[in-house]
Amino acid sequence: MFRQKTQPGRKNEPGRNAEPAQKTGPAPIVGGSVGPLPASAARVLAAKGGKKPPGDGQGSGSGTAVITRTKTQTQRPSMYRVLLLNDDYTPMDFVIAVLCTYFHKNIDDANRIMWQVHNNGVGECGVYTYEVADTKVTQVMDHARKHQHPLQCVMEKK
Ligand code: TYC
Repeated sequence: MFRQKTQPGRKNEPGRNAEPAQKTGPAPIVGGSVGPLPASAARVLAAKGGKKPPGDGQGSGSGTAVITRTKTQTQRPSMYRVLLLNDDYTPMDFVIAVLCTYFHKNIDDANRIMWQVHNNGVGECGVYTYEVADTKVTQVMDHARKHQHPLQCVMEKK
């Protein structure tokens, strides 16, 4: 079910840490499965194989070096549909203009989406990350209110 905004603000916004964009952390190098060693690691290993005495500042002095490499994994953000809801009063031309202005639709697509909403009660304007979707909902609702139309715009997690 979609979420309808009752007030301006970001009450239900997931926190920035709720959906991290990246997960990082040291990953031990095992069997070279994550690619060739960086030059810096190769130098450490070369130094360990040489005649340097323990306690030279590179390692524990046990003759064994542990090399870690940071593996970065990107995570896709959650996506949100922005929807328009039908009503009996908002002029069709106004809805088409909203679709062109805020959702960058061409006239044909804007027309198609407007009729979709008119006939089925709801239609999708676009799919965006949380903050972009939230901004568009606010912009459309402010614009409709300013022109005293009851047009409703909501967002729904995909
Ligand atoms: N049903 C409206 C009318 O007949 C047109 C309309 C379309 C209104 C889409 C809202 O989201 C909407 N004037």
